[in-house]
Amino acid sequence: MSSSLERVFSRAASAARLVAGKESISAAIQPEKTLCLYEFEACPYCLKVREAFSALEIEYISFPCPRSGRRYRPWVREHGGKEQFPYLVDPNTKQEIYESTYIINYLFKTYSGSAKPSNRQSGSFATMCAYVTSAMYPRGLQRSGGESKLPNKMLQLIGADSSPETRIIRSRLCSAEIPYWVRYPTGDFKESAIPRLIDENRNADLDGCDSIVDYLEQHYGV
Ligand SMILES: N[C@@H](CCC(=O)N[C@@H](CS)C(=O)NCC(=O)O)C(=O)O
Repeated sequence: MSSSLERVFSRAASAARLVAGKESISAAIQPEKTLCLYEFEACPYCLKVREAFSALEIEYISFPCPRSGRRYRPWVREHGGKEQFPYLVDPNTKQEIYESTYIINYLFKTYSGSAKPSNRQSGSFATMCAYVTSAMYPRGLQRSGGESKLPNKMLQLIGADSSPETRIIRSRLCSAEIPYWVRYPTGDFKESAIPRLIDENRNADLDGCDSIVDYLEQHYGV
């Protein structure tokens, strides 16, 4: 279960985003292969990048790299040369990119057609606002104790970056270092309640923050 206090802080964090994170610029070009983002929930730079993905409605796999994380941090260090997040891997173009501003510009340039990021989405003003949000909801910073169980097939989280309930689920998955496929309530999921979790490993399809949190705890030790 999530506590009501946690929900209050998550709602305050969403409110602090104002319109950032709620903007939508449907991507003119959808990538053929799913992009991979190495990130963690409480990182303000990662937040800006997640919001750019969300604005463009580009699905991606989040590989959570909380502080003291053991699953994906070593890979980023060995592969990219340092532990710095966010780190984007695009299997379509073979690009691997550090630096939130470069990543956001790359996403827009490669996948948006003609749209450009606004100053709410990229640049120092966006970073300053993202810091405020991360300070309001600092969960998803550290790896949680204990060993979570890795699902065989990727979990699918349908949500919105700015949704307070989706943020609570993301922070749990992040601290437990469980990767997941980020999807949006568009197309096949247009009428979907959010957050919604699809787990093909157990034929489960759940919605509502508390039922998803309880399910993750029970089956994956999150
Ligand atoms: N200029 C970089 C800054 C990224 C950055 O400082 N990320 C922090 C997390 S907020 C980081 O990776 N710190 C090292 C660590 O967590 O080990 C960007 O815009 O992406």
